[in-house]
Parts: sequence; C-alpha cells; structure tokens
Amino acid sequence: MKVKRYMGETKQEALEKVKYNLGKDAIILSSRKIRQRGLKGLFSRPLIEIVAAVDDSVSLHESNKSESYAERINSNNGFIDFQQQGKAENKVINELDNAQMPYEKFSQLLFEKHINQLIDKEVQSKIAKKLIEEAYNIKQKENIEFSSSLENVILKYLGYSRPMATKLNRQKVVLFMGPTGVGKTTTLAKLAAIYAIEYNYDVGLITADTYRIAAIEQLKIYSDILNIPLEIVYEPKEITNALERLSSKDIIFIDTAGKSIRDTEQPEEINTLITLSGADEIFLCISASTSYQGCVNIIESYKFIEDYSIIYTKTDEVTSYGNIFNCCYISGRPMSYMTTGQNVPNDIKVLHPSIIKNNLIG
Ligand SMILES: Nc1nc2c(ncn2[C@@H]2O[C@H](COP(=O)(O)OP(=O)(O)OP(=O)(O)O)[C@@H](O)[C@H]2O)c(=O)[nH]1
Ligand SMILES: [Mg+2]
Repeated sequence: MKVKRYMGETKQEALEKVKYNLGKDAIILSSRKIRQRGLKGLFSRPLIEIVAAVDDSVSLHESNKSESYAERINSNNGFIDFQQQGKAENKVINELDNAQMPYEKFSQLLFEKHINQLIDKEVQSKIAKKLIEEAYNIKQKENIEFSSSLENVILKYLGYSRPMATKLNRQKVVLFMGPTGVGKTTTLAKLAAIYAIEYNYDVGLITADTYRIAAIEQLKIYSDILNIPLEIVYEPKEITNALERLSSKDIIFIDTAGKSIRDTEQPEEINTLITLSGADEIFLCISASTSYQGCVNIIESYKFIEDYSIIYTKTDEVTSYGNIFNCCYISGRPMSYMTTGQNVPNDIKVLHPSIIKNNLIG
C-alpha cells in the first residue's frame, strides 16, 4: 500500500491532487484543516490536508453507491471523515466523477488545465472555455466521464463531413471560392485529376479567374496534362455558354478569382456565377493557418451563400487543428476535404470530424 499526503487550498483541490497522483482507486485515510507554521499561518487561510493510499486488494465496486460523494461531504462540514465512518466503501475517490458538484465548485485548477490544453491547440480562448463548461455540465447531468462528455461536445460542434459523392447519377457542377492564394486552383486540380483518372469520369474545367494571365495558364497546364477541356469566362454571364459547351461532361469544376474580403464587388460576382451555373457543390477554401480573426472575417464575408462546405487547405503548414475547429464552430458549415501539400493529385484527403477531434484531445 502506498500512503501519501496531499495539501490544497480547498478540499476539491486536494482531492484532485489525490486523484491525479494516485488515480481513481485511491483510498482516503483522513482529511483535516491545518494551519501553516509561524506568523504566516496566523494570517492565511488554513490548508486542507488529505492522506490517501492506493491498495489494489480493495474492491472499489463494493462501495455504498446510495450515498453520493456530495452528500457525504455535506453531512460532515465539508470533510470526509472516513475513520469515523469506519467503512471500507467510504474510500472510493472515483465517485468524484459522479459527484453532484455545482460548476462553481469544480476545481479551478483542473478547469483551467483543460481550457489551456485546447488553447495550446489554437482553439480560440472563449470557445475553449465554452466547450469545457458545456462538457462539464453534460458530465454532471448525464453522469459520464469528463473525457467522453468533452469528446461529445467537440464532435457536436465539428458537425459532419460532406465531400463530393463518388457515384454520380447526373451532371455535377462544382464551384471553388475563397480568399487569394489559399490553394483553390491547386485543390480543384487535385479533385479534377482524381475524378478524371481514378474514377474515370468525363471532366470539364471552367475558369472565371481572368484577372491574371497566370491564373488561366495555371489551369491550362492541368487541363493539358489531364487531357480535359478548359473554358474561360471573362464575364460572369458568359458562364451559361461555357456550360453549354461542356454539357456532355459528368463533372464540371469552376475556378474563381481569389479576392480580398474587403472587395465589395465579389459577393455579386460569385452570386451571379453560382446562380447562372446552378452549382450543385460549392467549396469555400480556407487555409488552416489563417488567424482566428481572419477566419471570422472570411466566414462573415461568405455568409450570404446559402449552402457550401469548407475545404481546409495547407494543413501541412500547421501542427494543430484548433483553427479548423474554430471555423466549424463559428460557421456551422460542414467540412469536406483537407489538403496536405502542393502535390497534385496526392495531397488531399476527405476530412472527418474525428481527425480534428483526435488532434485536439488525442
Ligand atoms: N503547403 C501547401 N501549399 C499548398 C497547398 N495547396 C496549395 N498550395 C500552394 O499554395 C500556392 C497558391 O495555390 P493556388 O492554388 O494558386 O491558390 P489560389 O487560391 O488558386 O490562388 P489565387 O487564385 O491567386 O487566389 C501554390 O504555391 C500552391 O502550390 C497545400 O495543401 N499545402
Ligand atoms: Mg487560383
């Protein structure tokens, strides 16, 4: 049997230390208030000392489940006096998890630790706090482990994944939009290559990005390599004829110009392209390395579009996916793909909520 002494400013803090160091199966031998020695002790609040032990031979499940941890605390001036009660079943520290503790009482230390773990992964601090609060409330209500309630809360906000359907029963028009340089054209080329070569669909390309010669050339190279036609649209209204010329194709991918979110003409142009093309799938590309405020601005500037999914690009440039979580949380839009490098077509994969969840809480 290992016997150890733990101090805390509050009973909860000391209990959390016991649980953290000795595990859930720890046995409380005694608890008491003590004052620090000397002058300091006179002027400071007493500390709580808990002596605890771990002993594998005690069957924890034989404990008296009818009396909750909280009741025991309340019935004894806030202390658990196991010696007085003299029963082996009083010793179960894992009832901490089931205790009817109000949120305010939840150990501040542990609470902050959980928040900071999410912040370290780039989850925005207010969102991190909200997640931990919500997870803790659910844990209380549903009497489940904190780790599973946190997992459920994270998955709830991540929503679902909506990549393109691999089996098509009619022509599909797919439009890409997003800020400048996030990887729209490269991502489009990856999907066009996969659908043309791997799935053997008849694919056509349209570019509405005619602001730069280089943009047309970039897509022309992919169209030549993949041997698929490219239509160039200089004015949004020209898209109708371009689609007409590609009417025999199974899938048509439309590239649009990257625009600064301050560009006031963009909503109208994108709107016209979407309406005239009757796009079935709209992908907003957001770089995984965009700052939190950047994500807020991007999502705000595309909120006029009724239905779209998000492709998170350049995930190879970040180590944590908190920003992807932030985008899911604030946009409420489904995720679809993540891109993982510059190679066409290999560096793309379907993004599932579990990928983000595992990155955030392992
Ligand atoms: N590291 C990394 N780089 C990428 C990824 N996707 C695209 N890129 C690079 O990002 C740069 C810009 O890519 P583009 O596809 O031209 O981006 P865009 O959004 O079409 O840019 P504009 O049309 O100018 O708005 C290129 O150098 C790409 O190779 C990715 O997943 N990871
Ligand atoms: Mg481009």
